[in-house]
Amino acid sequence: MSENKFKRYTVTTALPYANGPVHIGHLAGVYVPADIYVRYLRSQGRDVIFIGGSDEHGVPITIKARKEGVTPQDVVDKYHKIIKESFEEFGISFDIYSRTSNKIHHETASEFFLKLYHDGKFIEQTSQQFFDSQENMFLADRYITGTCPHCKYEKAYGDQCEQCGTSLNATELINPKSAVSGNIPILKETKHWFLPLENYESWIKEWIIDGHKNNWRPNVYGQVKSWIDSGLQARAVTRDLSWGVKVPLENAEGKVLYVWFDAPIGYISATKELTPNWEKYWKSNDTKLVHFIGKDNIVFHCIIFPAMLKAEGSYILPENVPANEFLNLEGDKISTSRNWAVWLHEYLIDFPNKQDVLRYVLTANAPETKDNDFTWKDFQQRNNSELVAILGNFVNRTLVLTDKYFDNVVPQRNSLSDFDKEVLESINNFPEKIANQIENYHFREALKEFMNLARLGNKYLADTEPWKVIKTDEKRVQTIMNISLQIVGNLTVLGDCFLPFTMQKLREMIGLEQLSWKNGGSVDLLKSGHKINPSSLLFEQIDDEEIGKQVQRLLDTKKINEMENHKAAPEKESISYEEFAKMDIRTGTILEAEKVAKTTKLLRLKIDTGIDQRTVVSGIAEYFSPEEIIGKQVSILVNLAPRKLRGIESQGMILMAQDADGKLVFVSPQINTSNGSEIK
Ligand code: B3M
Ligand code: ZN
Repeated sequence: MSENKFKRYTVTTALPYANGPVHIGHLAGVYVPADIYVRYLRSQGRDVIFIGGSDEHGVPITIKARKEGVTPQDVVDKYHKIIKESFEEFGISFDIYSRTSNKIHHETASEFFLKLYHDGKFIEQTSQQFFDSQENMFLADRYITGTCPHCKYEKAYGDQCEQCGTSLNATELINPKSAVSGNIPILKETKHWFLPLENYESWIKEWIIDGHKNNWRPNVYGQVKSWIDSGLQARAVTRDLSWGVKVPLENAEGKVLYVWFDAPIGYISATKELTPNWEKYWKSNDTKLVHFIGKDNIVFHCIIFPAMLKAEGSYILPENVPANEFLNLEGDKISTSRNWAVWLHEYLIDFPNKQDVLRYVLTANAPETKDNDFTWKDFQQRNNSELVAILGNFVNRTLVLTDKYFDNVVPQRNSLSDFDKEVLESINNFPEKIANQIENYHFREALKEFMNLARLGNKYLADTEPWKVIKTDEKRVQTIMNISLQIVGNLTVLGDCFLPFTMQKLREMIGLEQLSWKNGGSVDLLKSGHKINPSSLLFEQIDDEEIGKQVQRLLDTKKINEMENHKAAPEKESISYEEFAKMDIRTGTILEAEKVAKTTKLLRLKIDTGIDQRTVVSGIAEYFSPEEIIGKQVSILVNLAPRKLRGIESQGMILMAQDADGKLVFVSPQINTSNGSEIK
C-alpha cells in the first residue's frame, strides 16, 4: 500500500447550482468518482469527511426566478430538495449535503471576507460596469452575454465562456447584451473589492508548477498553467446584486459577495455544520484536501480559491483537484436549457433499483482524460454484456451450484491443484491493484480491475467444470466451490465502493457482513460450514423496449428544440401583382392515391380540381400513406406546365408547408369548399 503522510481526508464535490436538477454529466464528472473515492477511504478505515451542498447564489438562480415569476428563495428551495433527495437515493454517501443560503454559511463567508478586508488583502476600485438602464440594474456575470474574445463563441457569459472555458470579465465581451432586456448596456461607475491575483502569481507558480506538475491530471495542470502563463489579474469579489451574501461593510448597500467567492467557502461552512471539530479538516497539515469538480470549475478551484485560502492564511490547500472532462449525451453537449440531459431524478423513476447500473456505466465510461459520450445503447450493452454476463453470471453460477451440490453450505478446500494455487494467489493481488488505481484517481481502471476479478471467477469455473466433475469427484468440487465462493466474498469487499447497492444485496445473500478493505485478498472470507442464504439474480437484462423509450424521449426533445430554434427562411425578391395573378390556384379533392412503384417519395394522386379530374405526382410518400389522404381537400396549382416524373405526367402541384424538421403538411382550406374555388 502506498505510504501515507495524511491522517485524514476532506473530500469536497462541486456545489451544484440550485437552479435545476442534476444530470448524468454532473454524476460522471464529479459525484460518482468522489463517492467511489470516499467509500474506498472509509473501507480503508481512514478518517474522511465527504462534503456536498447546493450553490444557491449567483445569477443563474435569479434569472430563473425572474423567468418563472417566483423568488430566488423559491427556486433554491425547490431544486435543493430535488437534488438532495436524488443524491441520497442514488447512494452518494455525503456526510453532509448543505446549502449556501444557510445562516452558518452567510456568517462564515462574511467572516472570511472581513478577515481579508481587515488584513488589507483587497484593493478597492471604482470601475465602469455594465448597467441596464431600462431595468435599472447592474449586469453582473450571467446577466450579460456577448461574444467571447478568445474563441468567438456568441453566447459567452459575463464571467465565463462555456465554449472554451475561459474565465472572463464582462467588459471583455464583444457585442455585450443584457440578458434581462436584450438591450445594449451602458457603462456606469461602481465601487468593488478586488483580490489582486497578480500578487499571488509567483506563489501559485511555485505551489502548482513545482509542487503538483506530476501528481495533478495533465488536463488540470495544463489549464492552470496556461492561465498562469497568460498573467493573473485582480478579480472583483463583490457584485451589484440583491441576491447573495451581503457585503458586510458600511456603505455597501446593494452589494453582495461574488458567487465564486462565497460558494467554495461553502465547503468550510458545511464542515462547520457537520462537526464542531471542523478545524482539523481545514487547518491541519496532515489533512488531505481533495476537490472533485468538472473541467469548467478548474480555474476557480486551482487558482482563485487557493489564493483566497492563502490570503486568509490559516487554511490548507488542495492536495489534488481531479477534474473530469465533459460527458456528452448521444453525441451532443449536455445542456440544461435545451433539456438535453438524462436527469437523475427521472432516471430513478424509470429505472427503480438500478442505481448501480448507472454508477457502473458512468464509471466505465468516465470522461477522465477526454470528453466521452453517453448513449443508451452503450448503457444497455454494458448492463447486459458486462454486469449481467460477467459479474452477475459468475456470482449466480457459484451460488446456484453451491445450493445444488452442497445445500448452501460452504464446502471445505481439499488438496489444491496448481491452477487453484494460481487463482488463490491472484485473488490476493486484487486489493492492491484496485487501491493503486483509486488512490491515483483512475476510477475507470479501478473498475476494470474489479471486473477482472469476476472474469477470473468465470474463467475458473469454465476451466474446472464442476458440473462435469461432480459426477466423479465430489471432493474436487468442494474445493472448486470453496474457491469460487472466496472470489464472491472478495467481490463484496472490493466492489462495495463501485456498486454499493448490489454488494449489499450480495452480502445479504451470502451472509457476510460489510468488511473493511484489509480483508480483501483473503481466501478465507467464507468459512467452510458457513450457511449461505437462497440467492437471486444480481442484475437483470435491459431490453430494447426500455431503451427505446429513453431514445424516443431524446428524439422528442430534439424535435422540440428544432422547432424552437427554427428560423424562417429569408423573404424572396418581390414580384408584381401581375406575376402573382398568373398563378391559378384552386381547391381540389384527392380522389385516388397510390405509391409510385420503385420510389420512396412519390405518390400518384388523382385530383378533382372542379375543372377536371387529373393526375398529379407528389413527393409526399414519406409523410403520408395513400389511405390517409384519400378524400382530403387540398390547394393545387393547376396551371403549372405539365412535367413527367418517373414516366407519369404530372398536371399540377399540391401546395404544402415545410415544417422546421423538414416534415410536410397540407395547405388546405379550413372548411370544405367547392372544388375549383380560386385561391387568391
Ligand atoms: N455552482 C458551478 C457549477 O455548477 C458552481 C460550482 C461551485 S463549487 C464551489 O458549474
Ligand atoms: Zn470562448
